[in-house]
Amino acid sequence: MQFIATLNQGFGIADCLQFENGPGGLPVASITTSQASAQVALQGAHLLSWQPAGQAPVLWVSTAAEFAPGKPIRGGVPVCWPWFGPLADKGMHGFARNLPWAVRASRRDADGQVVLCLGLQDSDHTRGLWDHRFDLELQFTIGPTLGMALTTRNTGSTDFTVTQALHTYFKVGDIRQTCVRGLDGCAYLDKVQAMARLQQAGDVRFSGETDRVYLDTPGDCVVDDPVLQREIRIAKQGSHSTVVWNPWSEKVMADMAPGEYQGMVCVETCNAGPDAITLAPGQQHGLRASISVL
Ligand code: TA6
Repeated sequence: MQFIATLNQGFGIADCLQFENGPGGLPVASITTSQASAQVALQGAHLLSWQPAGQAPVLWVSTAAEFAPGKPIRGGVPVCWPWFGPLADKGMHGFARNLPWAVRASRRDADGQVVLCLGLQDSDHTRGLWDHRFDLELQFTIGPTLGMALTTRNTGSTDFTVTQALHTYFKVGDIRQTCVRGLDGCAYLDKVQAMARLQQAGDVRFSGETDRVYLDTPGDCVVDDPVLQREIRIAKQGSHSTVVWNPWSEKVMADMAPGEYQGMVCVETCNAGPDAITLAPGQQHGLRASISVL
């Protein structure tokens, strides 16, 4: 684990990027510029907040979220890797979101955006869970838009297959008045109906627990929020599956307060289900999302 003072000495940027102890004492990178503010927990390279200038916060985090070493955080952008969903008795959504990532680089780009790069490599611990050698890198670009680029490299001597997601939680005014556009006509696997394969008709609207893996979806999605009077566009590369999730009131979770479901929706940039990625030794894959508020 890198210490705060060392991090600031090596990667801090005067007046816009500093490292500090965040919620629960977890080390975070706090970014503030005239364009936007953001906070990234080093545990899981977990983006906790992003707020472009003049906009309400774009990401949602539960008021009951747990901030503790090794515990997943309810909200922001969890990194689900090297598996999406359950895997035997190894827990949901892989191990990357529960481990400390190293800061690898930071800079201000020519447009004044802050670029922060975090990395994770295999260890005895990870190989005990998933016996492969890898290098995982997440680059954030923080400005009027949010850029996230998750690069998986196979540094071992055998092929491996991953499923993954940038599991983004968006803040909305009222889920009942919110819709997600861009998935009309797409096939999806409905986790609420025993993974039945169905087809989306029109915009995705919400009136109960919604948990769907949309297939063959390389295009943009838009979260249309009439209450906050904004549209959030999610553009992506390297992903052909999209998950839309709202737990509604049915799914009770210790780290989500009652009723909070009304103010959030997940639109997740994935390689999930049949959209798995297999890499030979030396190969790499990039999963990218670019989020903008219109
Ligand atoms: O992305 C939707 C989903 O797979 C849901 O089924 C639910 O499990 C959600 O992820 C949250 O998972 P987590 O392990 O973070 O509680």
